[in-house]
Amino acid sequence: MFCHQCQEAAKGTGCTVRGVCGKTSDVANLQDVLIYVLKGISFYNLEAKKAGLTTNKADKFIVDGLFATITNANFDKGVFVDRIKKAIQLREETKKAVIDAGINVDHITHDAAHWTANTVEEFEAKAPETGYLAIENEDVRSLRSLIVFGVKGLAAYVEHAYNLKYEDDEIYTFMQEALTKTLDDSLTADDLVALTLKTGEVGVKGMALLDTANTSTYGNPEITKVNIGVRNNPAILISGHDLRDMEQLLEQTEGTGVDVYTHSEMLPANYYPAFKKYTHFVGNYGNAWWKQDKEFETFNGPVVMTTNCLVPPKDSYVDRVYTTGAVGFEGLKRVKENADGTKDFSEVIEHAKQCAAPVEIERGEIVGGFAHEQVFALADKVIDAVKSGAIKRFFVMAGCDGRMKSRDYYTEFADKLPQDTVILTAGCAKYKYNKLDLGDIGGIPRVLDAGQCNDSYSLALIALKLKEVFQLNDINELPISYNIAWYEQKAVIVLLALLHLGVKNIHLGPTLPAFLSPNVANVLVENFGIGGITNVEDDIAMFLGAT
Ligand code: FSO
Ligand code: SF4
Repeated sequence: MFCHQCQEAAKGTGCTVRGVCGKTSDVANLQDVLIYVLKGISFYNLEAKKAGLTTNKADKFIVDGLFATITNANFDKGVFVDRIKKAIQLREETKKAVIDAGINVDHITHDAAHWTANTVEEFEAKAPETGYLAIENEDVRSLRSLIVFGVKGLAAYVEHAYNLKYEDDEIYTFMQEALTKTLDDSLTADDLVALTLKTGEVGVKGMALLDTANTSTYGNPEITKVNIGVRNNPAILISGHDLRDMEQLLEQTEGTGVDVYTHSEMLPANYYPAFKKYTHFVGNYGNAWWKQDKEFETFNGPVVMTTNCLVPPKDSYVDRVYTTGAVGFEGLKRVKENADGTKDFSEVIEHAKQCAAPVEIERGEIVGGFAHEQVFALADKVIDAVKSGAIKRFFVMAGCDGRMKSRDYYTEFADKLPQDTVILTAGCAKYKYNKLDLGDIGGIPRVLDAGQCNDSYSLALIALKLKEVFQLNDINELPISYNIAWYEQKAVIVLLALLHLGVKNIHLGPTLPAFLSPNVANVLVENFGIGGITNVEDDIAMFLGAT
């Protein structure tokens, strides 16, 4: 295996024996082969699109396959074996449909469009050819990685959107074009840089689509005090990002005597009007994904993982974890699905009734819900605070949390920022500082949480609004600094989206991606001012322009 897609890549270069995340070598290899066959499907599906054929089945299959390979989403070997078989079958079906429509496909010569096999052994034998180490030129390898990882992150957002029946064929088409282009040896490094930037552009579209899907379906997030304590009822914990799963769980648990709590990235569900109305929706339990090994244990009740980040479960609670959607782990129970695709949580609910109430690990409240509409509603207050100098600078500290000790930097950074600064956050990165008492500025909390990592889109809209209000020509003239923590591939699409929006001087930590070659890193530094982090004092001084 060779995997270098996340921030925790072994030795800062890549995992080669077993993932730091717990992914086994055979699963990593099968994931590479699956991506390869998805590229093969894409060749024919793009032809099918040109011919006006129906392509939705392959569009969604490709998206879901990409999503399943994201860090901490799916560790189940059987799932990938089955998926590769289905992918080969779907590729052949798509090819046939295109040929039947009278289209000549002789120009599609790449092996990914033709390779076929049936057994696990054959799949595994193919892996070295399909993995990143097969690409000799390190810059080409780096750029292809950046593109595919960005597309994987985008796939996650697109899947949440289509679960709410919001789709955009242009996004599907771009994703498939990008996948096929990463097999095209005639593309130069410049072509690949352009494709990387285009990925960011489509990333903005994908995030906007999901924002529309979420807010049209569940209302605009509102300022909310979220309870972090517990009640004395049996309960279900729901984690991940899928709001459609959240909705169905709340509907089905209503009146059963079983409470519902969110974990990690599901916390922002507490901010949506459509969910706030449920009295058995108690609040949020615990912290970011990587603390689940302790928090799932003390929660006592069943846990539903709707997306990443799943940590290989401990024996003490393994029988209480249920997976759904793109998530998987051998031996874990699946949430039942009805023929129409809706979820049936009855087994999880019955399971909860047999369990003790959660153990209280914290008490109190955290405040969030500062997505675009809520911030716009407060715009006058915010603008006055900026004009009067009460707010000197905003710090976008969106992104992910992770288990590396070096991430304590972000807690210290938030704590040591001057009192006249405000943190704008989204994603699970917030758990590094959302329980610190950082106070407020004239009633505006010093940590404004917009929501999940995809809600970084909200932060971009807020920045664009401020630019308009202050009549600036360039988003970079705003008193906003970007100190972003990344972990997995959704952060890659968020980063590329911000670059597309023209944001410069983003600092990325705790380490720069292992998949950036020195030359590609240079392109990012020279054109976008991307930087890493050093230590809290120096970085704060640097951001405040003191050095
Ligand atoms: Fe975190 Fe995991 Fe949202 Fe990621 S829970 S790390 S970027 O999956 O998706 O922020
Ligand atoms: Fe390693 Fe990250 Fe890949 Fe897991 S996802 S195998 S930790 S690089």
